[in-house]
Amino acid sequence: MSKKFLTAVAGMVLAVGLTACGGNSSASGGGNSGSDKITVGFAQVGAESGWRTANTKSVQESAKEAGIDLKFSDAQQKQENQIKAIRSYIQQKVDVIAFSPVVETGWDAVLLEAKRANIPVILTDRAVDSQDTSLYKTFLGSDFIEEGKKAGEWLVKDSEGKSQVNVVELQGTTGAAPAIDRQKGFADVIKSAPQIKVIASQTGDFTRSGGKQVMEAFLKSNPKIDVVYAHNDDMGLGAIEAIEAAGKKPGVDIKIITVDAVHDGMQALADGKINYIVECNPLLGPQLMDLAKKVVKGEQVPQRVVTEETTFTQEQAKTELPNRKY
Ligand code: GYE
Repeated sequence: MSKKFLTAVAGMVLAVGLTACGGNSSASGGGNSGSDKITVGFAQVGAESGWRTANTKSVQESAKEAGIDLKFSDAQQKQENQIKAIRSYIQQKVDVIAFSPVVETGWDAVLLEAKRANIPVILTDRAVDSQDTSLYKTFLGSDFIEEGKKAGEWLVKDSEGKSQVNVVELQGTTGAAPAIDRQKGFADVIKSAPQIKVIASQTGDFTRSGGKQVMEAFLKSNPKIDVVYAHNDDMGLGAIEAIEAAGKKPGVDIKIITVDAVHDGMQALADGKINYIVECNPLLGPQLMDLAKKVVKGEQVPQRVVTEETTFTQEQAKTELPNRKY
């Protein structure tokens, strides 16, 4: 709920800044108080998708460029592993903890431990659903509801004049902010077109193999599928494999909409196997390092930093593909 509130006031949060965080603005673990080098402990979700790989690379490279000492951990998409990593960063007295919460809920206890240890926390990529916004300094990442809406808007246009459009949805990780919000944004928009029906919706955990498996099951139990809405490219790419194995043409017999616009997704879009991609930018590293430096210095940072993103049609993918950075 607080996250939705944050989104709603995104435009005015600058003014709220650190005072809203309630803490000493120069709060820092002070693990490196003897040297100038900042230590950031980063608890990554995992390596589930092309997006995640690009995000990890961006974080690691920009830490190096910024002269920040990065401690990195991969939680293999398990919340308990992320909590363990955060606790270990607290013990190591890093200057800043940054993490991308695998799911939205269940973070208050560990974040309170960080706060009590005076270590500022930055959320990157995914949000937490907590009433207590003093538990983190800022949240850097995309607006996932907006992404879901963009996907829905394309489908509403594409479905004009059609009698019934059956959609199957491949959801991201259950309980993760991008899964919840991409579903919501999409559902809100397609309401305006009653001929569009989501006939099945299941998680593929943001992985290619998950998308393939769920799509195979969908194809078996649903004789008429017109559209796949996948919460990320990787699940869409898995669905393509399942559709082809069932003797159908992805992009033609069954249209596919995905989110991310990573290289393999853009290639499939240019090849005509995906019909539309909503971009989600994983290159958050430079902004994250910038925010970490500011937080350590006690400078004011906005409570919400939203990433700028676009969308791609098949024609646009052909032109854009050579310029893509991830
Ligand atoms: O869309 C998906 C990844 O949190 C925005 O996580 C991220 C999502 C991204 O696994 O590919």
